[in-house]
Amino acid sequence: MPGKEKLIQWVEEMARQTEPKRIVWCDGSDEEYHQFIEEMQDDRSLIRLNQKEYPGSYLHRSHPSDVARTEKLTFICTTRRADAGPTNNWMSPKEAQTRVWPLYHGAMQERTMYVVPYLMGPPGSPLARAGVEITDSLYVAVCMRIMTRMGRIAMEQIGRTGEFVKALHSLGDLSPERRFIVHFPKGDEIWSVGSGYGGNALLGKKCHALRIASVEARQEGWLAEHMLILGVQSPRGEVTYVAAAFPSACGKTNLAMLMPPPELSGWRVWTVGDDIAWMRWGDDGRLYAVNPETGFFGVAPGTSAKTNPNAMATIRRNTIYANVAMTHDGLPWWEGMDGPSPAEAWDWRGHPWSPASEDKASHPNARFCSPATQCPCISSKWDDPQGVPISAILFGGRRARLTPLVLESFSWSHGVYVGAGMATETTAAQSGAVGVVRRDPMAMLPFCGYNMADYFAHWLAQGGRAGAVLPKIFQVNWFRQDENGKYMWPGFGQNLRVLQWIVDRARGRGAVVAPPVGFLPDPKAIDTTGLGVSEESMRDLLAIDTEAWLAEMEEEAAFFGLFGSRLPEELRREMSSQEKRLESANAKGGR
Ligand code: GTP
Ligand code: SPV
Ligand code: MN
Repeated sequence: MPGKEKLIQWVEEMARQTEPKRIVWCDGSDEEYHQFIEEMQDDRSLIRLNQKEYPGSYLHRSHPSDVARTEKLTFICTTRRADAGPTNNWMSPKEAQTRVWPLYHGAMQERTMYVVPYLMGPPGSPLARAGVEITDSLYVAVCMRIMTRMGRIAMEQIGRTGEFVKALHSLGDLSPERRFIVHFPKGDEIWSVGSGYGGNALLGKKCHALRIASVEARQEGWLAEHMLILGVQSPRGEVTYVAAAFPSACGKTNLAMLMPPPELSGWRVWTVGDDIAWMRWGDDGRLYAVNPETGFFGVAPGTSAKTNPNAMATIRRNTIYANVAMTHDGLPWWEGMDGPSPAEAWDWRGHPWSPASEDKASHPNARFCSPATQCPCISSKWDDPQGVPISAILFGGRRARLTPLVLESFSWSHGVYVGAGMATETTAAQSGAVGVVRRDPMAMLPFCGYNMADYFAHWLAQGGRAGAVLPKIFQVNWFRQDENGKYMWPGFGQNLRVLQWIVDRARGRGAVVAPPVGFLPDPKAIDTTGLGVSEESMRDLLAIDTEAWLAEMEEEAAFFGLFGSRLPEELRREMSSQEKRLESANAKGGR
């Protein structure tokens, strides 16, 4: 088996550098998982939660300096800097050798090296891709078991094809000073050292399924995106599949698991994926999406029976929590959970906490890690090797102002421009300031493994594919605020009302008006009965402030300017047409 030999050789080479005490090849079995869980309780890296209320569930507390993705320490390693582009941190392969490789030297001394073969995507899918993560963290190994198809099934594909992504992970000394997450798209290789946190350490997720896969997708003519996938079922039983890109902690898991409010009876939403979509063109010209993952690594704070009952049911068992608070009864707790806050608890660091404490009990980026199959609304097609046909693509972010509740692009290329021009307020999912507006094209700014100008060109090229049945592209914003800083739209389950209009449009129905920036729903096209949102608020939610929009376009232009002549001409054309439309509307006095 050439694949297996190549793998053994690589593992031996990594062992020579990291010097582990022993090497464990993971088979992904239940027995192995339970043994790892036992070992972690012994070394106190897992705390057993109340098994009556949360069977099979545990709490992991990470190092306080290691609770979110560290984008500043994340690099794309290519020979030419321009291939990484102006929005990525770049490192030359030579520098990686001198600056990062030595950090692995002896890093696993007195520790165990776990070899974790994994598959991203349903077995047998044209998009199933294998990887092997070497790690010295059992937390990483058990989360990989939940998030990926781990063990034998991956070994089988590696043996057959000889192809796999080589992902080397070590906790190192967990110091942010010696932390690096480095990607080599050319060699299909990832080096991560100094962090045990999700997106930095579960290398099948953002590192492989987005940064490495996006490069491969461009070469092979498909798309690897930071998107949820869902199916909306109408009372007539018609199911329409939608993919949506929102930046981190901007509502993907919540939308993917949407529970229809009682007044919209007969409607259902089915979850296919909550974070990553791999999409390829089918023989019928349609765009088919698969979820490469098998679990949800979701934000805990804010999750409740009111906001996301499907998530609450999903995370009630067999869940590995990270950095939530724990009550004295061993129950996980976080801000925004149902019911009163506990009178006493341990906070995410393990310190005593009470409602009088100044600090939050749970870290704002505390996460749950749960198997997808536990989701009550999991789609029957969630692991279909062919994927589901996508009719609409949504781009959205957190914007207190400017972008309306929903907008439909005029065309594919206008839609690509809308996605490329996205901006959002930063969240706790990445370290750094929270609430600062930054450009985040297609929610891929931290995840695109190559020059984003080429990424835009790749998206534009899809629009010109012969025979392609192009999904319609929309922009949404659940986060508009009034002058008192209150969200104007109730969000969560009520987002279905917006999805209804989107489904109508995707199926060639529904009424629109057309201001300069895209099609908007006719004021009566979104059903607001029983919603408690006034007609005036609804008007505000859909209002376009042409002057503010023109001002925003200056920032957008400055961002696009970073790419110089590499920016596709078609994007420039879309930008200047939009500007002209806005200027002429402005001259006529606003909308
Ligand atoms: P990542 O896992 O980081 O990629 O995040 P995500 O995009 O899956 O975001 P998630 O659904 O976990 O939501 C993040 C935060 O946004 C949570 O605190 C939610 O409660 C909040 N949120 C989600 N949807 C809505 C909404 O419709 N309205 C409002 N106001 N808040 C929302
Ligand atoms: C995100 O930050 O977008 C996440 C969590 O989905 S992480 O696994 O850290 O990437
Ligand atoms: Mn994400």
